[in-house]
Amino acid sequence: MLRFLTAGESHGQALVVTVDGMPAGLELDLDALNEQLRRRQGGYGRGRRMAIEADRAEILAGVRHGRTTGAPIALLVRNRDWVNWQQTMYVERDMPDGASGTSRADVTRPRPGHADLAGAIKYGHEDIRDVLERASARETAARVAAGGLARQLLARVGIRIASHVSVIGDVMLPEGRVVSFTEASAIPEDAPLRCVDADVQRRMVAAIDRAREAGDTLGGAFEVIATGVPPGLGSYAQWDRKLDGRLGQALMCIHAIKAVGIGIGPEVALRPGSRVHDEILPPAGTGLPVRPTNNAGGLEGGVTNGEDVRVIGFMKPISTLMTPLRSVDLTTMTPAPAAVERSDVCAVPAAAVVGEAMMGFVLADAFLEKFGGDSIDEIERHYAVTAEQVRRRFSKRATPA
Ligand code: EPS
Repeated sequence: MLRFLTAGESHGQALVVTVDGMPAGLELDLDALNEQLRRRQGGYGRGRRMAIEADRAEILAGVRHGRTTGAPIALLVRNRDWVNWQQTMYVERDMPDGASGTSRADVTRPRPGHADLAGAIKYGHEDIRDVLERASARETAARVAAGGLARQLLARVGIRIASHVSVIGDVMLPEGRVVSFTEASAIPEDAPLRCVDADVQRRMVAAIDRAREAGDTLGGAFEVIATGVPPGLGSYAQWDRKLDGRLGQALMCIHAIKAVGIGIGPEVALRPGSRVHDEILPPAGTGLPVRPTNNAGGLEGGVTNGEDVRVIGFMKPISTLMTPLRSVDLTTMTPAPAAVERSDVCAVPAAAVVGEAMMGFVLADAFLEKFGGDSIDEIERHYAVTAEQVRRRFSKRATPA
């Protein structure tokens, strides 16, 4: 079982993540992992914080001479902004001598949509900072570090992941536009919003500008696509083994995600069966049957079917508004505008990169479940044997009469 746990506050010293269950013998490319962290920081609409941070992971445990040992892997991502927050975020009972930054007033006016109010009620906090520091999407840097490890495992067995942004506010790709894995993976890293259509992207940028001017924020949608995924990951046999359910949770638990779709997602409710289900055709040569469409997003019965796995995440607008919504000051219980913290106007492209990481983690877990072993060599052997068995089984039947 592959799992991770994170810790860390947005303006604390660092984020940490422990990844447990990685096999031994996997050669790690730290630069490639840091490239994922860099990608998460990008995107038009982010706030000033991203100019301060330059996220890099440091490996503290579980790797020796560039290879995983099979032990838990500990990673650390420092918060450069910490120097500006020491007087507000110190760990000790009393402020340590020489603490830098400024001492900020308590946050007492919860932002609608944020964890502020629910968190303050649940944990009994008077200063909402104790809620928002951990509820912050800054935590997703640790997830991308964990997902970066998972995708290096997946790359060894030929599975690759890409994403693209399909919706920002009311600007979206034309209806029915299917974006291939090749297209999504060819999006230039300096594309402002990771959208495959230059004209739509221009309109998305303009929509973000308008929202910023109005002191407002925008959400949107992104799609994550995995290619090279073998059939048979996940299971229909038990609810918690269904891979669509596991992917749903993995994306739904990303900050601000309010809905997740598999394949064409909510569209399935509107179309007749004849326009939803992907027909099954004989192979052109040898191999598995082929599918002319992939509305199912590579998942049938909670099991991968060999097609690209496609998952859509729907993100609500960021809940910190510069023109604040109505709220209540919890110290007096009187009406007051919601607290305003420095924040982003739109973070959908960042969420797409987090979506890649989360999908990578779940696919790596499902892959290990089916082809598992303690070392990468053992896993590759198991995978090769099964792939050969499947190939032989179907190639025999494809022989023309
Ligand atoms: C966030 C608020 C902003 C974002 C932050 C998430 O931070 P700050 O208040 O420091 O400007 O930039 O995201 C990140 C720091 C990040 O690394 O993604 C929030 O309230 O969730």
